[in-house]
Amino acid sequence: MVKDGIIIKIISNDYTVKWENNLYVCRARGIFRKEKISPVVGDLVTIDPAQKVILKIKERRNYLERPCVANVDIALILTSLKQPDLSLNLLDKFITIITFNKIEPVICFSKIDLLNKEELINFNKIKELYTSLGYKVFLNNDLKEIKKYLKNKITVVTGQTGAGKSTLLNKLDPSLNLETKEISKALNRGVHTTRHTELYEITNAFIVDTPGFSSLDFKNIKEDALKASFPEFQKYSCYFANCNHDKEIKCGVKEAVKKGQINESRYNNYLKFLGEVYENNRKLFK
Ligand SMILES: Nc1nc2c(ncn2[C@@H]2O[C@H](COP(=O)(O)OP(=O)(O)OP(=O)(O)O)[C@@H](O)[C@H]2O)c(=O)[nH]1
Ligand SMILES: [Mg+2]
Ligand SMILES: [Zn+2]
Repeated sequence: MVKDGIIIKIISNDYTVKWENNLYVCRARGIFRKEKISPVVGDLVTIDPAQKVILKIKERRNYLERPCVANVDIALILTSLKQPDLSLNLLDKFITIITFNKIEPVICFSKIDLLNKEELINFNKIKELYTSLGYKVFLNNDLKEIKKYLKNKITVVTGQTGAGKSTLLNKLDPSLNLETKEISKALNRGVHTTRHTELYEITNAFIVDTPGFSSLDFKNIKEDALKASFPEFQKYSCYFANCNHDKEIKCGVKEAVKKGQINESRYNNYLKFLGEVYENNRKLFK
């Protein structure tokens, strides 16, 4: 008899599939290799529990490449305020890429305890900014609220190495006992503490811990998708219908930045990303 389950862990060619409360370590059928699709964590699959083999992969709602996960509802962006230092550029980049992948970005700031008074005031403004843009914002000690928000969802935890992803998951469920590393040691080693992708079940939520990654690119993201990932641009209109809010004349977005209606740091990051999109387009046409 076949069963439908979800892949929660992959280590080399061993796929761990959860069905109700059972775990099966399965192999993938050779046909997947021929069709050039590999089962990934989060995939809903049909297995033959007797043969321990994955027979079929259900159509995916969405699919992230790095980390490699399917059917994701939420990406929790662990954003460290210090060690490593806060990078709003990286945060905005995560938001754009996650939005493009039809996943809800949720921001979770960590290491607020390392801020001095002045930095705290600045941080509160940043928190207000992202909340006002419509994003859900947590601190990594809002454990109850985070658990409630992630209930019955598949969540990917993402963010720079050392941001505190594994630490947060351990706090959400101490029995996980994930490896964490002091930032200085982690950076010296130059490798991530977390090395494989795994789906954990924490009070009715599936959460994926991933190796942190520090660089991301906009592969596949074009100008329109980039613009669409900045909600604050949407209510302004420009002279050119296809305005990229860059060097164009009579640009409503640029005027809003000048008037202080759109945050400058967000707009500057947008311009940097636009540059990267142009660069990728050029490479494609070569
Ligand atoms: N002061 C402070 N330290 C924290 C906080 N959250 C995490 N840390 C520390 O930051 C270091 C890195 O945390 P990890 O949980 O290993 O980071 P990670 O994001 O899982 O890193 P990778 O697995 O390498 O991607 C550890 O020493 C944690 O104890 C926090 O809120 N405050
Ligand atoms: Mg980790
Ligand atoms: Zn414009």
